[in-house]
Amino acid sequence: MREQRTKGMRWGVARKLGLVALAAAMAGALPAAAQSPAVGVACSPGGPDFTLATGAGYISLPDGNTMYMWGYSQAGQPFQHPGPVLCVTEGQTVTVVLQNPSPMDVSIIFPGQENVLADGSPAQPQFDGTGRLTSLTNVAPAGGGSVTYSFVAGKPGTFLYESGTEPQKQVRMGLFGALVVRPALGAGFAYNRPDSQFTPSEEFMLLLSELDPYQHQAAEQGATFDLTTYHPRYWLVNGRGFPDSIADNFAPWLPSQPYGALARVHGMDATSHPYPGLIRYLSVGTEDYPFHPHGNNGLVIGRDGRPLEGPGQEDLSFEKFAINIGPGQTWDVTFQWRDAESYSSTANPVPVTTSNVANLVHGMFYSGSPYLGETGPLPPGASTLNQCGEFYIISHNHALYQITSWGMTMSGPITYLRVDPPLPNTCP
Ligand SMILES: [Cu+2]
Repeated sequence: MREQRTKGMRWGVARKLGLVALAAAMAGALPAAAQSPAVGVACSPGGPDFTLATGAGYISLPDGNTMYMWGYSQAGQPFQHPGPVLCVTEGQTVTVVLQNPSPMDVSIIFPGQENVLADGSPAQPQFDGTGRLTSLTNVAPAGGGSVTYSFVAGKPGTFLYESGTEPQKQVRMGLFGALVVRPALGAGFAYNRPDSQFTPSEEFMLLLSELDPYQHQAAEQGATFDLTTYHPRYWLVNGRGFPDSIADNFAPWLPSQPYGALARVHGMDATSHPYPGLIRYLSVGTEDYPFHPHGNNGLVIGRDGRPLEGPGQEDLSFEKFAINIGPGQTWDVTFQWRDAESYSSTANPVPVTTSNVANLVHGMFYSGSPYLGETGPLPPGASTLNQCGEFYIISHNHALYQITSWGMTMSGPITYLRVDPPLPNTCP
């Protein structure tokens, strides 16, 4: 049944609409210039001036299904989900040209940004002739229209951008993305606070979302969808479900889902690696997502684009285990991994006697050794994806019904923290 439905969705109305983006999505991945970094926040080129285009395409889901989506992509590039990550610096004038070849009016709102202009005039809600609200902001008209939004990025932080036109349909269909505003203090800081410094190579994004496949099916077929029946059945992180979520950015087998969610860090040490990593959490869903990194607390330093500080800039950051991201919220959380016990196979062995290797069953990311940077014997016939004695720690949405894909458990918004051995190491 589900397979039949998938095929119907795939070759249905999208072909009739002749959406160019579909062919482009099938044709291949993003150009080489946009293929890095392999992990972490992958800013789209061109900031602070961006040209986005609407399009339709398909994403792959962990249960083998595909889903018809709408989205913003870089103009001239294939469909992608979620939209491009827009990175700018505080004080810059940001321009976003929206080109809209789709058969419906589409817009972009920038929650948290002030004095947004549309084609040079203050952006404002749109109403039809009867006074009914049709859009929260100016639109790019259907069938090839465009609109240019501009604003001065007034304050640093993590923000969403999303459609302001029929958002209960368009945002859920995928018209959203992340906006990162870096502070004037420097790109290695989250805010204009010296204590918000992080390790630039350890900056990550976890953009959380959900899908009701029947809403997508209706959109693909041009049918109406009764919003009172809305019932998400897939939950995603950066537009992917586990295990795709731990694949690199721009993995070639996920041509329309360019953003991975793996975090990869080194252990902290005072001289060579003194600053923590940073995770930028965002949610465009309708429910709370209690994200839950195993092993250690995060330090919440900002929410909704505001540093956690008092009127005199007192530090109000706090440690938290489960990061409970509400609908529309963003949270900025620093984290670190410390070799707290200094275990060493020679100087400080783990005080546990393990069973004979033939009696063990290991996870496929285990190196065969409990010591960072070392490898050891694996049970007969076992293989490993471990590359250089690194550690893997799971990190996942702790609402367990949300780490499913239409009922298939242990998929959806799950990812790993990968801890590499200290440098120099043999890791690829
Ligand atoms: Cu857990």
